[in-house]
Amino acid sequence: MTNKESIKPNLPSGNVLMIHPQYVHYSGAFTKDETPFLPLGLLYAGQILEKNRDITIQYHDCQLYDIDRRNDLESYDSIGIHVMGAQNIAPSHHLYNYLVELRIDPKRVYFGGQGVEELQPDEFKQIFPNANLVERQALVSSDYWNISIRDQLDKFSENDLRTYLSNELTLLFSQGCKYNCTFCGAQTSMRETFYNTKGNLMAYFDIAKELGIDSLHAYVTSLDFFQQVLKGGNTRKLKKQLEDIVNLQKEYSIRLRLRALARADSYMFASEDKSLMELVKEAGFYQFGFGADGAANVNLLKAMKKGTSDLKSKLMETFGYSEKNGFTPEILYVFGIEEDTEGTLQETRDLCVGLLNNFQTSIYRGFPAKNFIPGNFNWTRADWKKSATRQKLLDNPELFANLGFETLANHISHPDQNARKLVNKYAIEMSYFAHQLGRVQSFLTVPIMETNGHELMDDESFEQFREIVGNYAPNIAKVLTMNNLPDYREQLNGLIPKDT
Ligand code: B12
Ligand code: SF4
Repeated sequence: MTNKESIKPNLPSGNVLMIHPQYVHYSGAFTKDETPFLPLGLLYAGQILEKNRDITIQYHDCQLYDIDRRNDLESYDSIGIHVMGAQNIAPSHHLYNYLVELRIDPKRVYFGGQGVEELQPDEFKQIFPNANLVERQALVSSDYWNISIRDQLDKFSENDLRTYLSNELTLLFSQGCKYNCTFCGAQTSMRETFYNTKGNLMAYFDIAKELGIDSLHAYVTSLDFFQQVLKGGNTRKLKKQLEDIVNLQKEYSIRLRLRALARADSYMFASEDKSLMELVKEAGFYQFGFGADGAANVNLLKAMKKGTSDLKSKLMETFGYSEKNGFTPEILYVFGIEEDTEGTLQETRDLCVGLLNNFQTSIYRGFPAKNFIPGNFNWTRADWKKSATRQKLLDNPELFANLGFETLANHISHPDQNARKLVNKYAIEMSYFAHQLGRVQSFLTVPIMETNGHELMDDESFEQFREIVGNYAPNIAKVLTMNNLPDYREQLNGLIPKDT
């Protein structure tokens, strides 16, 4: 066996086209994306595959180019498709159907990404018959964490690179979180491991230099940015990554603006380390998203397995430190789990409103929970496996769009109509309040419904929702009613800002 063939399992071979599907809410006719992002997971997978196998890779990004205009799809030996999150199964399924219509053998089609990696083989088979699922482990080679995507970036035109670099990039920093919150579909119960941040940042900077770009902004891949400060961690590792970022900016004279996610407890510890916080500032961080899920009520924290029982007070303290350090605190809040009641939803609203009022720079980013998504703990529960809702999803994969973080509670996420309306009541109320303050970063989209808007919310909530929508789609807002909400769903979702 040659070195190049060291990755064996069911993987793309020969001439490969890697495709990033279009944004979930641009289904139907091609729409050029105004804010496309560099599909980093796809490029990382491409780099590993090309490095370890005798294959050649090209890319097609449906955010930028109409796949319908290609007449060479049959000529590829394999086609790889990127499925970032659960909702992205919907557009990936469209793409799959399109390829099948072109009589491309699904055996030549490979799916990868965190949205599909944790589907059971029978589930995957039902959604994408005869296609291949590339499991996460299949790409893990000895050099996995040291990969640089530079060679893959070279495959894009100057124009496309300019587009990606002028939007928010993703900065490869680390992966893994030691907790395992029940609703979370990330790489949980896993120690943090660092990527080759320096090499990959240099790749971005080299291109930026060539294109005459002197500032970039990026979302950092860490799940809990300060987790190394906790017991058993190694803060030195975190500092080393930060020093590299600081030094590269000086060397290239390029300025970075960065945001990341963190737990309140790790941030509190980190705040005690002055030199660390100075490095963070110097590296260009401007915002931290603090997971506030369940904070309003201890029973919710327990049910979510958040690994803390006093999150509310920690959040208050953390938001204070964060503002003092000059970082915008973001209220990253998943609410509306099975254990929520009207009382806990009220407490959640009061907490969010309180945070927004007390911390004048804070930003609201709340999401109605999607309790069962491929990749989270709940998805593996025996009762879910037997549920009618799971069957609905598998029978009609278009419905995975309803599992988007940002989507209003719906018949898939909240089969009980009373619970659904309650969750939406508070989701809309909090979003409305944050919109009035102009401090909002999560935007509610309209799900696929079984009947009409009445199944989602009551009249009062609808009026507030219509006002929110008026900010983005004033003409639609004027004529929107509960009854015609399904007719405007696609158009409206396309106009509502994306979840980033
Ligand atoms: C950066 C990021 C974003 C950026 C994306 C920018 C970008 N450049 O990619 C933004 C902010 C836009 C974003 C948005 C969303 N995200 Co996001 N995002 C992340 C984050 C922080 C890092 C992802 C990343 O790039 N990792 C680095 C790469 C190298 O790793 P990777 O993605 O795991 O890819 C590997 C494998 O999956 C595989 N692979 C990936 N694609 C393919 C394709 C093929 C063919 C093959 C063979 C292999 C393969 O190979 C890669 C190397 O091993 C993760 C959290 C995390 N730490 O993972 C969440 C995460 C992936 N996001 C998630 C979600 C759900 C979303 C949304 C879909 C949210 C929503 N509204 O529902 C949106 C919508 C995206 C859209 N517009 O369609 C979830 C997925 C959970 C799940 N199981 O569904 C995560 C895990 C966050 C979380 N805590 O739950 N996101
Ligand atoms: S929600 Fe945050 S703390 Fe919980 S498992 Fe996910 S990344 Fe970790």
